[in-house]
Amino acid sequence: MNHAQSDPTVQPVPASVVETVDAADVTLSNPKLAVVALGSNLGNRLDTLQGAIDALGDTPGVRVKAVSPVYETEPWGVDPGTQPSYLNAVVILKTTLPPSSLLERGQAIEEAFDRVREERWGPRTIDVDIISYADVLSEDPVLTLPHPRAHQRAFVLAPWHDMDPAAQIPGHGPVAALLTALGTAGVAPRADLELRLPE
Ligand code: A4P
Ligand code: MG
Repeated sequence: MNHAQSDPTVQPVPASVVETVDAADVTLSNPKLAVVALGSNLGNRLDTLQGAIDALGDTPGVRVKAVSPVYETEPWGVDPGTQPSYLNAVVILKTTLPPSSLLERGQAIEEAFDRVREERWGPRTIDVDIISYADVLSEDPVLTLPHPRAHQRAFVLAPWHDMDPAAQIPGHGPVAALLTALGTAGVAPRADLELRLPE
């Protein structure tokens, strides 16, 4: 099933193709490709993920180009059974915002969805993580690029790979190989759920 477009008869568009098509895009000048991961394990998880995607799409200088399938995933980094399961998805953006502004926008979206930070890796209505921004490498703890744990997380790699089988994490290599090495235990596609591109 296609999740990258609202029309189910259209095939998903790999990011490499998105890049080519966007050469003709006149409304964003010199846009960069960014990959953003979304996760929710509190409240109406699907509505919150869609709300975050729509909010990203409403951001000046951001265009949401592709939306992944939805995955139900076991909480990572906490004791089993101590948190509800997550819904996770990944989106591909074209943006003229610099990385710091994209991070700020992601944090504003988290706040808009009443995210409360009580503990690291605690349950949350929404987490917006920047997985990669073009081929930028950064070790700044305020914004580490690529995301320092993305390559260890099937809940990021599996939906990203569905959208773009040729994707690479700068400094870590092909998403496909990372996912094969990691396996998909605890990560299950939810074919009954679908996220849309912003209207
Ligand atoms: N930060 C640095 N780099 C980035 C980046 N690339 N993207 C900084 C976003 N933020 C980045 O994040 C803490 C700080 O990371 C921010 O101040 C930001 O400047 P946070 O969102 O406030 O806190 P957090 O999310 O609890 O911490 P952390 O370490 O970012 O957690 P993770 O790694 O995001 O993990 N299990 C499943 N199944 N699915 C999930 O989505 N998510 C998490 C959160 C844990 N377990 C999960 C899931
Ligand atoms: Mg986070």
